[in-house]
Amino acid sequence: MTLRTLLLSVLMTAITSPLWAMGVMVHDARVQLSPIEGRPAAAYFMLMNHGKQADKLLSVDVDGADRAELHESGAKDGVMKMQKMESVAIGVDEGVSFAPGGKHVMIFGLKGIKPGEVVTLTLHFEKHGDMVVDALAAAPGAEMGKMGGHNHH
Ligand SMILES: [Cu+2]
Repeated sequence: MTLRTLLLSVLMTAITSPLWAMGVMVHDARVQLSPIEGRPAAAYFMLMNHGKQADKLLSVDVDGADRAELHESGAKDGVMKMQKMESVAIGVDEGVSFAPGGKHVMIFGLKGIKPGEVVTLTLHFEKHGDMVVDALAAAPGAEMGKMGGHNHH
């Protein structure tokens, strides 16, 4: 290792370590608005636990909404149903995906948010405390995240 790469790696460690110390990370936060006015919206994201202890997502607060619940969608006796979850466990070095057709944050009474605007989510974790995340609101029926290909030229 040359002095230059050594310095670079020391620098990189200094830059990245505060992030690792945070433990839990939230990626790709987004909110799918309801196609019908007044119906619930849903928030999706990816949780990563880089911390040294297992954690739990206990609840989520959504700015501008009446309330939000942790839900999981799944087929029961051939019928798609949503179930409320009290919390979502996330083990060390594990990722938990909140995505359409699975886990989601159901948002009730979200008002005044248009597609392209930012919705602020506060995630409450048992061990890692609160984490504030900006989620981009998407239009009803719009393809989301990495699946969306309409904007490529
Ligand atoms: Cu739901």
